Amino acid sequence: MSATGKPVTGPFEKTKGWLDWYDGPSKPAFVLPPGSVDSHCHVFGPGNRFPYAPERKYTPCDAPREKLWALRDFLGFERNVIVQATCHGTDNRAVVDALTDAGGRARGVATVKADVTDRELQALDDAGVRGVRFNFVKRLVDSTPREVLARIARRVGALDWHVVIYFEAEELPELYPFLTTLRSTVVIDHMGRPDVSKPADGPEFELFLRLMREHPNIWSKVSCPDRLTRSGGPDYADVVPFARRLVEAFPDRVLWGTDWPHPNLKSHMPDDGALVDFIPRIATTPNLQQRLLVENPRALYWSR
Ligand code: 0GY
Repeated sequence: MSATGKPVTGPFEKTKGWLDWYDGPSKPAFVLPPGSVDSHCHVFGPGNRFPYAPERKYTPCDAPREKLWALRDFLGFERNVIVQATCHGTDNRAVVDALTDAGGRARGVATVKADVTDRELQALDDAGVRGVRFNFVKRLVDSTPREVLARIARRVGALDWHVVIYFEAEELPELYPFLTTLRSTVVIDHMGRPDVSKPADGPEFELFLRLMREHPNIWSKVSCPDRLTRSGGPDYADVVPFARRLVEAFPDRVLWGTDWPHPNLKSHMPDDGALVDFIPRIATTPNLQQRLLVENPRALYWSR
């Protein structure tokens, strides 16, 4: 069964018990404002064209761009930000292929090696890449020395890219000093993955809030209730106070995305329509929704 109580059916049921993505998402009751951006989603493969990285820790489903565009249109988004995931390593070809196909309606976040050339960075920029992603989630990647990451951040800063950072809450105290050395805009994935069984006004999440309060270059994606929840979907009630706090405290520094096709999620497969209906519960006024879904991503990704 999925977390929504809907039986999980499909070709992969026998092997892994959940779908590649949620089949036949519901039509959201929430009507997205015109110009809304899905600011965190992925494309994968197809593996026979864009092979998965040999060093990957999981193998995703093939998630081709056509399926992403169909979901975008069905949910009512206008644009996408496609984020490189660890299963493609530093080979950004699937993202670049999707950006090229999107005709200006998508921007990308890449992952690059320390020895990436200026010419390679420029080609990514030309394709629509506007950020680089550093992943500190230990179950997903082997660690890269901080000096190497700092050097990459400085180089891409010259292209006016930002840095996207993925980590889990228990890593924040150790990572905190490094994060504060980054001079560009920094976007943290999924609210720094708080433990939502702890209070939203407790010391752990307070550290994350302090980071954002004291460093106006730091933004957060208020995404992935499906990854964070303990109480389950489709309403993800335990995640609401965390996301709502950030949206209300930092309305100009938050982004939202579906995370389609929800890679490496083992417990259930969220209904993307239900995820969209999560938005008005964390951004409770039209003004907050407009900033979260339209103005903030436009400023970060479509200023040129
Ligand atoms: C996500 C989630 C995950 C994976 C990745 O880069 C990745 O492989 O981001 C995860 O396993 O938490 O943000 O889409």
